Amino acid sequence: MMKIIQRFHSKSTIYALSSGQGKCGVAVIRITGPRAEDALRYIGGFKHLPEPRQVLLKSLRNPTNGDIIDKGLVLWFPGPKSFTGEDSCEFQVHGSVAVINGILNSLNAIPSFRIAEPGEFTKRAFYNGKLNLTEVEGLADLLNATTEIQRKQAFLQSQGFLSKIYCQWKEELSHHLAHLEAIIDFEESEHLSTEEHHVFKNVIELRNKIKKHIFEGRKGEILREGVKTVVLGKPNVGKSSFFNIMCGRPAAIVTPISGTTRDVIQVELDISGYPVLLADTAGLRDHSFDPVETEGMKRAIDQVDNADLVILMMVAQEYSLWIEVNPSASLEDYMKTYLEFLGLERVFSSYKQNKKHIIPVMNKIDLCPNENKDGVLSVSCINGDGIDNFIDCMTLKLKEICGEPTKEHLCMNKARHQKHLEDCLNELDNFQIRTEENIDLVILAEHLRRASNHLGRLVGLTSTDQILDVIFRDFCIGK
Ligand SMILES: Nc1nc2c(ncn2[C@@H]2O[C@H](COP(=O)(O)OP(=O)(O)OP(=O)(O)O)[C@@H](O)[C@H]2O)c(=O)[nH]1
Ligand SMILES: [Mg+2]
Repeated sequence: MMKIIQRFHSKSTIYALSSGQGKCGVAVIRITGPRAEDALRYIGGFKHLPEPRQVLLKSLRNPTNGDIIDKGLVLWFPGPKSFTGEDSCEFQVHGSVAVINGILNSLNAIPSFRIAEPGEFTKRAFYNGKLNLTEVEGLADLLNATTEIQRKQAFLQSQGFLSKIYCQWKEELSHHLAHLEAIIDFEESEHLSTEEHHVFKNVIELRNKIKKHIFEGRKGEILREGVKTVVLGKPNVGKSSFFNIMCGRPAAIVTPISGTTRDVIQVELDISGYPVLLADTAGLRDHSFDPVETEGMKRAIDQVDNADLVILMMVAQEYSLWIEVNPSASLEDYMKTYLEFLGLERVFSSYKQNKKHIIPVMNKIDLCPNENKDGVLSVSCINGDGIDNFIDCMTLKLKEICGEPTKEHLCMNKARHQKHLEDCLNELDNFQIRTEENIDLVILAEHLRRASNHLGRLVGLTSTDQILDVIFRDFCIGK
């Protein structure tokens, strides 16, 4: 299609379909850039610019032949009070392929207009100081969120509650640095002054806070990525039956034959707002002469090694018999024996060191209904008994694993956050070691300056184009 008039601008005006692809009730097309108002003039037929942020119903025309494409809602957001900080406008039209293409082709005909690249609207918002880097990442996560708690973490991050923590730390560091520099300028003494002691104490306190935040970081990451959960146990204990109840459909084959499941079957679930990647696995026994079953068992063990949470499936009747023989033993003793039988003593050790989360479950309670042991989670996959109780326990466990995001308490959740925080911590560790060595204050000040720069990179005060490209690539076109 021909361009109407040729104009040159240092920066292009971009447009994109911001609602989803394909037929829909209403489609939203956004335009931003120095000539955004041309979209209103050429397509919306406006002689004068409309009132900012007011919704107007207009006939929208193809500017090359004057044909009406559709009637739709038009909004005008002059910069800097817009998402990108630049002049922007929006058309809301009927969501058919023909209407959308009609508007997009018309926009393409306007000089200096071009289709936006993925994430380009957000990139402009970032460059215009509307969002910092952690807020941008939060927005990307919000667009990808599938469960309520994921949404909460992403939303709070997009609203600046994570960057607020980092900016506050950066400010504290600048404050300590200023103090230290004042001491360097004015004091000649060989001994530590009270002022110096005060700065050192505060820096070490901040260091400890950052260390704790890094330690908790896996929680935020697991929440973003989903809690990898494995149903583990001997053959025939009812793992696949349980898996099918959890996903609400017969996803896995169930038979009375031991060794039915071979491949790992995985589903994504939303359990009380937490994202769970649940895997059904082959039952484990000491050995099998069947190479297919052996491969299935190997895959099951790989899953367990990578899991955030293990649902250890056992049989109520077997447990009761074992307790009769070992009356003073506890559930934990039984779990140990059971995991040893499965060849997974190491899983029990990591559980004892609080490194692996396990929920022990006794299945087939319908076969021994009068056995009601306190503190033992019992279910029946045949009649559904105990499943609600299991979901309540699982929810508590998921809260423990992923945390509960609030304005006051948000976790870091990306390898990028971890890297900058660890670099910052490293400088503060060096600061601490060197205070003990009674080293020159100028060197100590340098460690603080570097630590502060790492926090600056974290929120995007200084970023390379490479890093930005990776972050914005996660976005779809139109955002
Ligand atoms: N009575 C009773 N039978 C059950 C229960 N849960 C499962 N079963 C039966 O136990 C048998 C094995 O069930 P599966 O779910 O296939 O067991 P599995 O642990 O996946 O077995 P493998 O895939 O061989 O490791 C089937 O006949 C099920 O119907 C239960 O709660 N009560
Ligand atoms: Mg099975």
